[in-house]
Amino acid sequence: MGLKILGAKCVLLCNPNFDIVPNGGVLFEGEHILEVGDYATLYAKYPKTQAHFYKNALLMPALINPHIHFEFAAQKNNFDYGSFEGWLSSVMSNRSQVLKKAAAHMQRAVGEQLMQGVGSVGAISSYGIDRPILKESPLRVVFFDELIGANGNIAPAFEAFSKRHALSLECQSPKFTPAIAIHAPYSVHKGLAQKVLSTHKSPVVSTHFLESQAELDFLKGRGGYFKDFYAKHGLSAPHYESPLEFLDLFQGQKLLLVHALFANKAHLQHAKNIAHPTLISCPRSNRLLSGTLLDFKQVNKAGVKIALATDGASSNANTLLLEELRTAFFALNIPLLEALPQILLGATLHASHALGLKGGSLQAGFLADFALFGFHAQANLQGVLHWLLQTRRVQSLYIGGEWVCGSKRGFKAM
Ligand code: MCF
Ligand code: FE
Repeated sequence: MGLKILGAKCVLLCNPNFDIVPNGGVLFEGEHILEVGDYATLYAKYPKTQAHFYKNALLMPALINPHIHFEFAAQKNNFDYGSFEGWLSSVMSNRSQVLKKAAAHMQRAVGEQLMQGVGSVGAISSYGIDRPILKESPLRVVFFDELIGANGNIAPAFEAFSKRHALSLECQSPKFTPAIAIHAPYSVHKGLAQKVLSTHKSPVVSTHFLESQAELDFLKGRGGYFKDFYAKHGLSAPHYESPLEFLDLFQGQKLLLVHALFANKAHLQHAKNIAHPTLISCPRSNRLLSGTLLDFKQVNKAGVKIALATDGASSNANTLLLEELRTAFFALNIPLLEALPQILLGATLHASHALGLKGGSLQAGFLADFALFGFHAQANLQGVLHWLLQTRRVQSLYIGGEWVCGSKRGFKAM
């Protein structure tokens, strides 16, 4: 293994302070970072180390995409955009066609993540089709077996889920962490969710929550789109007294609350009281399905951390995380220079924390997952802003201290 140092003209620590270190470096061994600081000082302290300094590069923790559905990677024009109701109806009619083509597209989607500088993903798996590809990929994966099942007869759904989850548990490794997702209030029977969550321990739990007005109406017993939905599809309707009762399923859990577009202060406060939530915002998916974006100001005020994700090709134009971050940067309702650190921490430190990983930041003891990008500006906030506007693909990517893609400059033993 041995000690290694990577250095670059501009280093983004992605620590809570969002410090930028000009001519910085990171010392690591195997999977973990040992020390971070000025490159020349680090090299003087550890002169026998294999080291490389990238003159025109930005070094940061590898990006993290905490919510993506690889199984829907083949979606191009099969699902309807413009309303959540229209989208869900089209998913019900056309998903089998999309899933049939999955194999050919999932590998490409994995490559796309790596090429964007993404080292870790939170993969939502409804069927387990994506498991072998993700297990074999260089990505660090938190693999969420997703529970779906509205019917009151919970035993068969529980058995099927447990079998699927057991296959994921067999794949567990330092880079593959099995976990559980509860799809959404409108698609999961309360008793089934309770049984799954009380039987299987999960390091983190993910759920789609209040993505649409229709879902809010459903949880408030106000009828609307979901009133006829179940009869139409030969299903029975799940029942929750309120959005708060759905959140009560996640007592004590580390929780990824995905979307929460229609969550109010009381919902966010309740999530904080009973669980350890991070809100996962997928701006392009929200715009395409529900028409609007998350009110970051309100969520910041509630003291809930936000991470950013692409969602799947099922509700997006593509799953390019850098494009997602740029969209957020243009569209958020907060001052530009406050948005920049919030977005970059949302795809590093906060995303890592949400997934229960110790990464997403260049700090001693954290994962040695690094992304290097071409960088020709000044090593300051303005330079980083221009980099975010321009950057299209990673220059090199390291996961667990190992080079995985992009240009490989041999470390020089100096
Ligand atoms: O996050 C988006 C929109 N909200 C809900 N579900 C999904 C999203 N992208 C894909 N999905 C999947 C979900 O995992 O769509 C299906 C599930 O398999 C909906 S349930 C019929
Ligand atoms: Fe999703």
